[in-house]
Amino acid sequence: MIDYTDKIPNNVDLGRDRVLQRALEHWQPAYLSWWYDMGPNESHNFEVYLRTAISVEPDGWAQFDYVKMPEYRWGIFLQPRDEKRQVNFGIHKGQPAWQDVPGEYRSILRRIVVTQGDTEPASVEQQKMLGLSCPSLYDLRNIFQVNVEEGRHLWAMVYLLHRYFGRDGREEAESLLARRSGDTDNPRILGAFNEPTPDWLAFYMFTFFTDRDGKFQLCALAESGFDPLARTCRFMLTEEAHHMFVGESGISRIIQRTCEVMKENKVDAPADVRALGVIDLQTIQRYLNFHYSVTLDLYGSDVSSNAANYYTSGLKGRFRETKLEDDHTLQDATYPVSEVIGDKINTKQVAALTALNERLRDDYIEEIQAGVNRWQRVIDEAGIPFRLTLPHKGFHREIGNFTGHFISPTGEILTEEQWKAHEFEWLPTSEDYAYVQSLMSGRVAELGKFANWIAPPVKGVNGKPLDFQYVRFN
Ligand code: BYC
Repeated sequence: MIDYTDKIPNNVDLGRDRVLQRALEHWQPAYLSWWYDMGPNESHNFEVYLRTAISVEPDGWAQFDYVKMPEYRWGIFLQPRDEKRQVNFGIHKGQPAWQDVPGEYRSILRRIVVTQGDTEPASVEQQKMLGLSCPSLYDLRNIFQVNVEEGRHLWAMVYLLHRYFGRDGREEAESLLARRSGDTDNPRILGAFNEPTPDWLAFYMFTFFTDRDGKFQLCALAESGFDPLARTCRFMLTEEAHHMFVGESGISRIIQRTCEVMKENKVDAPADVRALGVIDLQTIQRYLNFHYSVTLDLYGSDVSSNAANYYTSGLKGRFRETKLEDDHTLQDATYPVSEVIGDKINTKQVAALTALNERLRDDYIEEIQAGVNRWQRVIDEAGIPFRLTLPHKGFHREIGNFTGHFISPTGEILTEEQWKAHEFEWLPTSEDYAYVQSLMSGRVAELGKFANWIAPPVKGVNGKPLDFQYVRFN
């Protein structure tokens, strides 16, 4: 169990390390000040029906109650240690897992932890304004749940920085509160975390696509030979599952509502669908194209010596590393990557070690495709002849081998002119954003009521009914 009488709830015996405890207690007010400044807008007095982790055991980590978000018990929770755990891949394979940072890997490990940590507050910043236009109290509660847990994930990374990286770590922890999503002078580290999340369609897309990058990256880090990082990420993954559920079910409910309205009114042209106050499937496809492509960039370059180093050193593994049946050193293995040569997209085999970003991206795409297929079923069941598709991997990419090329959603190589002539059909336009935002001009806060553009969920949170008071505004 986690001791909630502690100023910083934890299961890492913080009380026994006074220096570390003081350092983290020093960071805590700075964190809260960041939350007041960049956390959900005008929400500080709301009482929200939130889930709080009370133990890291599989059956005991969720307790539901009303909480004011600034009073949420952000804490430090690691999966229990397995004394027999080893480094499972790379050149140190077979050695006992490291309980401390190996000196030679200190700076790359710090960089991985900082990059991971940076995304957590970034997403809260991106979603800051959305509470003002929620489609229901149920959805409002869900976004707040996501936000407080991203805050806790920041705590998780800051604990590692303070505990294992000394003064450099403390400085990095401060910088994590100083960067701002979308800021021109001091932006967040990775591209997708500087994009705006201007409306709820974007929010659900983000939690479906981008939080799932979070899942895959955390799974790769959960394989790390640096045991404290692995144990931290394992516990974070339990929370991540809910975020992806919010995204997948959110989009599914939007599609369902659109299809209902299309059928009832026998319309299918986007303008007619919009006239009825729901989001046309074509706009949903354009948002999908955008969020998918910027999230693919988050995996880094197709061929990356950084990724090879992370793996060889035992710091970052593959998705489900220990379940894979090979030598776990990848000395002689190859892996296919795409490249654009003239007017063709070719596949070439490269050393598997250098293609680990691409491999993780491919694992991700497989899971994403399954989710898109589930959305498609909602459309098919309504009998509407529309296909939602994932665009080609090279579409709208800014990192990796496709950078600088103009690839259509179906994978043709275009000239810049051809691209410009069609871009508005493939990516959300300013009109699309304006239309979607026009549907979300205020908060839907009556008990049990849902905005016209989204269907109610199948069930409420923690067995509560849909007309439950999920948020009290005070
Ligand atoms: N934007 O060798 P390369 C989550 C940089 S999401 C901007 O290809 P590497 C969450 C790269 O830094 C998961 N820059 O990259 C979701 C490098 O810079 P330098 C977050 C980029 O290092 C929702 C250069 O390009 N966790 O948790 O193999 C809500 C060449 O890089 C980008 C992690 O990402 C980009 N997209 O791989 C809340 C895990 N991509 O060296 C949370 C930790 C690359 O030239 N991070 N660059 O200065 C990593 O493992 C690696 O940093 C990456 C990049 C996989 C991201």
